[in-house]
Amino acid sequence: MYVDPKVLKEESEKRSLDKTDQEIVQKAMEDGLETVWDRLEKQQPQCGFGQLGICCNRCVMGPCRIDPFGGEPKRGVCGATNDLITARNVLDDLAAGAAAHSDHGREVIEVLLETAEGKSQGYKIQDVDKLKTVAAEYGIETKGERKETIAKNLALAMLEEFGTIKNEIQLVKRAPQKTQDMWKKFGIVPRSVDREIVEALHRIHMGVGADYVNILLHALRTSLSDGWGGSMMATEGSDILFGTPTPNTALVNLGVLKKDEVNIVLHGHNPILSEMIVIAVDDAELKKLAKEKGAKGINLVGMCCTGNELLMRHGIPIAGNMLDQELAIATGSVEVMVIDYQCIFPSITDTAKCYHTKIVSTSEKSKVPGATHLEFHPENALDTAKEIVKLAIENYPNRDMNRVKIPDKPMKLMAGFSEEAIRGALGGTYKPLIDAIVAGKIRGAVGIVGCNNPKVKQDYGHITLGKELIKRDILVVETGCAAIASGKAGLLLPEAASLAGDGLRSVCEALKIPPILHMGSCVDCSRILMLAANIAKELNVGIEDLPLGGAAPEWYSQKAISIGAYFVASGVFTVLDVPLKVFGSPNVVNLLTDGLNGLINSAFAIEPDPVKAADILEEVIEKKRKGLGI
Ligand code: SF4
Ligand code: MSK
Repeated sequence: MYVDPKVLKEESEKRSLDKTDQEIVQKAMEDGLETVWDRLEKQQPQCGFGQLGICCNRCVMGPCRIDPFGGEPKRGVCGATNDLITARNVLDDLAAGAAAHSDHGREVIEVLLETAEGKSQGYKIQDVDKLKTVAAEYGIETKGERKETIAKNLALAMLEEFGTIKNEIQLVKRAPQKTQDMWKKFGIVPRSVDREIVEALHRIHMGVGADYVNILLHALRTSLSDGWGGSMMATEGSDILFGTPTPNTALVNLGVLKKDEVNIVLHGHNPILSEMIVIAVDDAELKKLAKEKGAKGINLVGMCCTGNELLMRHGIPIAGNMLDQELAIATGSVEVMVIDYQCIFPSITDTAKCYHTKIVSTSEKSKVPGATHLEFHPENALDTAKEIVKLAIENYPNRDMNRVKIPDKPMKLMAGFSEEAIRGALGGTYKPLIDAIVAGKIRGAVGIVGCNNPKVKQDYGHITLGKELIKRDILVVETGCAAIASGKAGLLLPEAASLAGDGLRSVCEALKIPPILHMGSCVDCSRILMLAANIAKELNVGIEDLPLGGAAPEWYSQKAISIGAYFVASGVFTVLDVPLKVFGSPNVVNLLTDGLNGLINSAFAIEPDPVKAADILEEVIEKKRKGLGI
């Protein structure tokens, strides 16, 4: 399809920051492919009531909406006010996000259990040290016991956490005592993972409480059950099964796809099947078959957080973040995109139809019309993985080489900075980092997390904020699509220290690390919590006392609301650049951005400009330094 080259250039530069992405945005436009940016345009103008959070579709007396200018209607049919409607909507979104993370965590632990019982295929317990450390936290005997026995007892203890009647999640005890005391004081200690989510759904039903403060406090408790519960179990379980990440180097951007190899893209979040695909592509028979079909080999690449999991542990190249899923297909070079769940566009099979790409869905809970469904089960996971790889190889001859365009410049990056790896690099203690913070070489640290959102130029928010912070001697740690954005921009390389202020640069140069550290996938925001908790414990303070901040510059997902909330509830001041849908209730806005300070010593800010967001974060960090007397 002919598109004016000027339009192509302008539009691609408007949509994405990265040159390789821009190249494929242009190809997609020339191919006449409908992408997320086109669909956003077709949705304009988006509903103002929805954006302000003052519409309610909770029951069939509605749907209702409130006049945002103080006129009529002031209440829904049931009598709900703007405050209540907005708060319930926030809790609803947050609970869905917490559920997504936690359900992912449960599946990992179920695989751990089946592996311990010898019922899974292809899995091994790889990090025995971590297995023993976590088991000891649960009071499980490890001395003289077989690793399978320990793993079975740990998996059962963790699965019990989802519905425990102990009234407290075990991993919450990893937080500094002062932070835990604060949670106790305000009644937000999570009692069990499932309970908080179920109770959230109960509380948003019509007629269950009308106090927006009470509803939002439960939102904090639900988020803590995710951060210190479901997500943390996902991280720990994955580390035990697949290994705790250590620093490695790899490649990123759409240029990791190969012209002459079978390309398989692994997209979604849960590593349990993709880890088996990593094993399957080494199968001699499959390699032979790939050659027979005319390919030079099999090229496995990641996408989004499944990609992050594989990158962190194996250095598997990563093709991009959330807004790259359609672009990867638009290169015309993808034989199979394997999807597990979360952040996968429901229209991905329509995108694939424009090329030869097959979408393979693998989760019973995440079926997509038009996809080939090869369901994952731990007991035959390796067989399923091989079947998927075979399907990709057999699809290689269907590739139309005339329609292939792959950017030729993959970017190098460094990843694998688990909390243990960071601590290890510092010599087993945070003292050197604390000394650098006390000396003012590093002013503090900020966790930049979250997604892409087509309302923001792809990667612009992450990159602008990241660069601003390191320039101000603020160390940045990242997860999710934010980390992939930094990778594409070359910020995850030790050389990027040249962009940092003098103090941070000298520390990075001494340790040979980048000024922005890739800590993993979305659920690995739990690693950021552990980093903060362990530093706070060394200093004998609460997390809320540390010069830390959080930010989600391009977030879109309900999971990001849960992450932001558990950062704030854990004492980490957090800036959201894309506004929460709360501006229809000044009371809710005030509580989230100010009132929480009086309760939990932390709050949200909403600031769309990433440079101004950096100003806000710097101010908070300097205030916390003052509080600590440094
Ligand atoms: Fe309307 Fe109340 Fe029903 Fe919501 S719960 S749709 S505000 S009547
Ligand atoms: S994949 S939740 S878009 S970070 Fe984790 Fe990226 Fe956000 Fe999904």
